[in-house]
Amino acid sequence: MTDDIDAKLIEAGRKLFAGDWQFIWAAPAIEQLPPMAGLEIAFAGRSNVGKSSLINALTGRNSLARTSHTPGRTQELIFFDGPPNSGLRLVDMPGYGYAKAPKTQVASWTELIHKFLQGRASLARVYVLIDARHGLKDVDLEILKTLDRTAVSYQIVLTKTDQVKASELAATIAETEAALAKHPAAFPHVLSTSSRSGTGMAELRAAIVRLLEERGA
Ligand SMILES: Nc1nc2c(ncn2[C@@H]2O[C@H](COP(=O)(O)OP(=O)(O)O)[C@@H](O)[C@H]2O)c(=O)[nH]1
Ligand SMILES: [Mg+2]
Repeated sequence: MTDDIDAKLIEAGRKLFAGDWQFIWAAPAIEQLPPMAGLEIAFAGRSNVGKSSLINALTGRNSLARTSHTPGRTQELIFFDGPPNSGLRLVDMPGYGYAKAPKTQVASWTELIHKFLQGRASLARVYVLIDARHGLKDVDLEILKTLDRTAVSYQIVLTKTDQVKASELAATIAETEAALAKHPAAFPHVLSTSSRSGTGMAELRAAIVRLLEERGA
């Protein structure tokens, strides 16, 4: 891809996410999803990895998605509609791997997450968020396995990169990309982001615009 096309995608991404984004729906169970409309992009990851913060950073809004210092807060699938005619929705998913929650609750959130990922025709991409300080864990690999069984494209996004040294980040990227070799359905490259510093936001917005263009939305 030439720099020219890159610059165009970056600008289109900036415009798309500078538009009006609105909360539209919260689904506590798989039977309560909103009617499908346009394409959906979901953000999955462990509790506290930075899903809601990433949605806020992408849209340039401080409190579109509710962030929390307490893990395990978002137990619903939260849907946000993009600007009118954008044909795009973002989905903030419940966090997985929250060890302190009661087992039955964990089981029901896990089921909700896996069912949504496997059964939603309008779901066009899943970004699986991984804390740059921790790297891939077993619970993350479970999600990758589920995604391998779907037709949904997915990519790993490292979060909180402001918290690690450049050398540490490079090692985590290399380890994560090596692990992805076992998951051919995944994008082979990982994106590095920080919602705090804004690192990677322009690239992520551009990647989303490219997806919309590919799907003819
Ligand atoms: N340093 C730093 N902290 C972050 C970043 N993104 C999120 N956090 C913090 O991580 C915690 C959990 O974030 P949240 O977005 O609620 O995570 P979620 O549970 O995955 O939705 C909050 O205290 C955020 O302020 C980041 O890029 N850098
Ligand atoms: Mg959240």
